[in-house]
Amino acid sequence: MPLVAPFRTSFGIETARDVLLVRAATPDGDGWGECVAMSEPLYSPEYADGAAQVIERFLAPRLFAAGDLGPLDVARLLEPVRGHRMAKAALETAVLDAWLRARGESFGSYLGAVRDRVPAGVSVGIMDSIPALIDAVAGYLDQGYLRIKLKIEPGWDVEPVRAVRERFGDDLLLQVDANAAYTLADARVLAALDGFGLLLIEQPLAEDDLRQHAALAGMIRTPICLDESIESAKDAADALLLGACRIINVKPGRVGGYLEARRIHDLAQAHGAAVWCGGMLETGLGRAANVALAALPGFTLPGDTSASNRYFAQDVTEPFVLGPDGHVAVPSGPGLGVEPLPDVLAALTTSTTWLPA
Ligand code: OSB
Ligand code: MG
Repeated sequence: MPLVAPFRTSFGIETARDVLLVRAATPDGDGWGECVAMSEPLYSPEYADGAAQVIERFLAPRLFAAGDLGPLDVARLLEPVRGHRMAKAALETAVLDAWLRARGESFGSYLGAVRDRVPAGVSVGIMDSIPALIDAVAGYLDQGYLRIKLKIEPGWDVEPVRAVRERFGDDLLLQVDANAAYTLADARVLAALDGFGLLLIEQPLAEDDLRQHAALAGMIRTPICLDESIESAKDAADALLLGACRIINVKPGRVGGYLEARRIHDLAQAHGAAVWCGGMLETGLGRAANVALAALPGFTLPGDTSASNRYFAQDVTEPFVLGPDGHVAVPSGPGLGVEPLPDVLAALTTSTTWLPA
């Protein structure tokens, strides 16, 4: 799916989203799960073609071998396979969606949503110049986005943050995301961001370094939020206990599914830490479930739950739209509450594999 504009991060430039969808065909109806793995293993070790292969060879056969199963069985049945959380999440989501549709219950209701709409933030890529960045941010603020996240990397950090803060004022909810582009040797640059009143700095250091994040937390005032480092509720507990972060970006795909994501929410709430719902440039299918999760009570910061048109000219579902109040509505229909539009799905599909083959 072509993106409406290139999206540049410290790990690469995306111009299109290669999407792997899982459809669970059950006697009671279908369910859908979107795998968030990207086309290349730059954000995480998983990638879309690899996820398709691990599903086909190792994960789906374990589910078929189990016979009758429900959504609560999926993670346990797949647990012997190491890693591959994004692939596992797509399977669990498809099973959960089918099961909820058959029961007539929505994702939001099942997960424990307490709101019918969620505040929307937007993640703004690295640009070629500061004027181009200011124009992009101005455009998103005109549309109503309530919070701006700037992607940063060494050489694109203090100056773009200063420019956005000066242009749009102190009331703008502003945060940054480094996607692991810095080391502790950059602590002085990261401390220079302290003067700009940021809500948080997301994943400044490497994903496997909780201890260095804890050390950095003692050197800067901006709260640290972790994304790539948190692959499970256990990781979240470790990070919070170590003081590696005060805030967690919850991405269900990264942690193996919506049930594990809810555990992280519950754990963070018990710990008094904030969580917010991240994004992986999802289509309307993944977005529907993310927006439902973001409606849980502990999701106290706006998420990367932007409207469909921030990403795609044509979404796979009816588009998610930004309300005049800068919120996105939580679907209320059974399961995800949205379906793929058959013609759009057919036109975008490059290959289909039925399992068991
Ligand atoms: O680090 O949060 C991230 C997109 C792809 C991979 C990683 C990240 C992102 C984003 C965009 O920041 C979030 C979105 O709007 O979906
Ligand atoms: Mg991130």
